[in-house]
Amino acid sequence: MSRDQRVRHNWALLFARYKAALMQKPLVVVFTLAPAFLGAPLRHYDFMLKGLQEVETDLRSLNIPLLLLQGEPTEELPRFANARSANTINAGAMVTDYSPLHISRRWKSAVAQQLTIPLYEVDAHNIVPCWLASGKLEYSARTIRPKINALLGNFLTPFPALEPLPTTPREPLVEWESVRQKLHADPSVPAVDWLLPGEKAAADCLNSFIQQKLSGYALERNDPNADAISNLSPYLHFGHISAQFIATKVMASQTLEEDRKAFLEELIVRRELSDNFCAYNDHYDSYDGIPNWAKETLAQHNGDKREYLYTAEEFERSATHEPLWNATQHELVQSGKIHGYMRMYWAKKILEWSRTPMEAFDIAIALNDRYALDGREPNGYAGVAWSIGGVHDRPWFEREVYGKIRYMNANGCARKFDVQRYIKRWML
Ligand code: FAD
Ligand code: FO1
Repeated sequence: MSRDQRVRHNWALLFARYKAALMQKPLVVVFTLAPAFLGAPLRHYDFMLKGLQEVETDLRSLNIPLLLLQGEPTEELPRFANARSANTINAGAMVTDYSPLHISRRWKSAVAQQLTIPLYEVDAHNIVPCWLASGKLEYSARTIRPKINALLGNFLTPFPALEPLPTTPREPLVEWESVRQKLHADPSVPAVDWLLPGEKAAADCLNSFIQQKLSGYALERNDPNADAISNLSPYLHFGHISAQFIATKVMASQTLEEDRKAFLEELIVRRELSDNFCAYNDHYDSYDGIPNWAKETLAQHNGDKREYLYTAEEFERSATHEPLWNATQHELVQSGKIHGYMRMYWAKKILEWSRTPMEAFDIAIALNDRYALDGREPNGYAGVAWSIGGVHDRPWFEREVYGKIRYMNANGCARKFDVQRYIKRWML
């Protein structure tokens, strides 16, 4: 268990249970706590560990133990699996969930090479498995949408129940307090208090979104003052909720077609497009990964005079001349999330006010991964690449600094929503 940290609606866990029954072997769920995960600070580990504690309780009620290994997964997992097959129970197979990120791919290939048993990878995150939706890098939502829609029906199937194991496990419960003691996650990015972690909180968040916010989503989702978005992204990032489960609940809701469609376009097409971007573009988290037309146009304007210039540290401290941008950075630092519309504006201004587009790209990724609870996520890498490098977008009319990259500014925001109200809310 790595990306999809949940018991319900988890195809990787369901497949592992099925294999255990087939091979008449017991089943254990293993999570390996890596010493540092892309620099994630306390905010993320707090959310994740509380979610894992709930996973342990829910699994235990099915007689399935959760084991927490600590250290490098590439060492701990093979040692665990091979030891099991050496003396006590012969481990028959290992099943893992899917992530297109470098770190996950590196872990998996290193583990697979050291195992003496088969390793199965199940995409429990996407509705249409990433490698089935498309076998290549897709150009935009327009090109992947028909491929996903053609297969969606095959995968929007009901989830079978997760059968309990017959005997109570011997494995002890995880010593969560000592895990927390040993963890040295950077406390300067504190836990958030407005969003409770875990499967139950995620399900409550979905229910209240469907009941109170889904209708009107199409119109209000770009208004950061409207509180119209689901706030499901941290739960989706840590896998506390299944996108397939969300999709089926939204499809079954008595809401206007246009609202359901608008939401499902984001949840299914845009989100799976991001996994596609990371799966088939090795440079997904760097400036090198943007398309040639964008590199050319940005290079042509690299010498343009920047009216304002800020360092990474000034951006991080919301120390720019623009109150609206500073408020957006405050929202990120304080809440661990930026409203979807403001996220585009936030990244595009980093492009406009950085020395070079390459520096802007790295600053946006670094700030997003450090503060965003839903960060270190394909959606984030694709989101930054879209904003700064035109990925999944097209050329627009040319202008200073941006070249043909789509432009956004505070006036554009003011035409869409009450900017002063947003600034007041976040410039605490
Ligand atoms: P809702 O509007 O309720 O959407 C529901 C779900 O649909 C989201 O949870 C997400 O899974 C998916 N979704 C919505 N918009 C997008 C999108 N543009 N691309 C892909 N999937 C989408 N999303 C992250 O999950 N993590 C990130 O780190 C992240 N960084 C971003 C950085 C930039 C610069 C940009 C432009 C976008 C980024 N996004 C990121 C995408 C999007 O902004 C968020 O997914 C969305 O705002 C999450 O909030 P929500 O769940 O309340 O959104
Ligand atoms: N996955 C793990 O298997 N082990 C970890 O220690 C771990 C830490 C972690 C910290 C922050 C964070 O945002 C994610 C973390 N992940 C960890 C899981 C992660 O969600 C996914 O495996 C990747 O992000 C792939 O999408």
